[in-house]
Amino acid sequence: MSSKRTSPTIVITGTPGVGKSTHAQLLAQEAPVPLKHINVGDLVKEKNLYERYDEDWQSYEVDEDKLLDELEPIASAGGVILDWHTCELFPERWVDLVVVLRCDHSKLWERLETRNYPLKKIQENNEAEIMEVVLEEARSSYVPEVVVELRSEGTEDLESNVSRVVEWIKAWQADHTS
Ligand code: DAT
Repeated sequence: MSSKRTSPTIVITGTPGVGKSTHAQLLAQEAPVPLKHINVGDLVKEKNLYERYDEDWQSYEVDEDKLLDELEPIASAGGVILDWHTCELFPERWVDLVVVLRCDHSKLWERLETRNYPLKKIQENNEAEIMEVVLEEARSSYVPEVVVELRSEGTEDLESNVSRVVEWIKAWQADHTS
């Protein structure tokens, strides 16, 4: 799948507020290879890769074909972190590792309240975290060896998760560049 890449494509996913961007930023700094952090939600806005904006839910309805076309050359080349709250859209051939971040739901609720999300959006995300929606999505979209579930509740988790992915990248490189 990834034989042509010299750097991996890493997906960091999870319910909004679990810590994807925080992890992606630190990983981009600490990785032993250059990794470009792509916040997919921001990319959708910047490049108009959406059909409409839903005021009620304060969210964009993504134009999936446009998004896939935009990401194809970048993700298939490797050396990227794709940071998004869903992952099933990304074809298996792009992806070397999927990190699913998890967080205690009451802590997640507090994080989402600070974003001034509408209450129904906080409730929906909180429920999705309890029901393990993103984890199930990752497990049904990729082979088990590619998916790792990590907790993201405090800075110790952040640091140990990033160290773990750094070690994974070193092993991946040793396998793919020899
Ligand atoms: P996401 O990108 O998943 O929406 P984020 O990275 O913006 O989430 O994090 C949301 C907030 O929670 C932000 O204020 C940072 C904090 N946070 C997330 N994970 C954390 C962790 N493991 N340790 C400390 N703070 C964390």
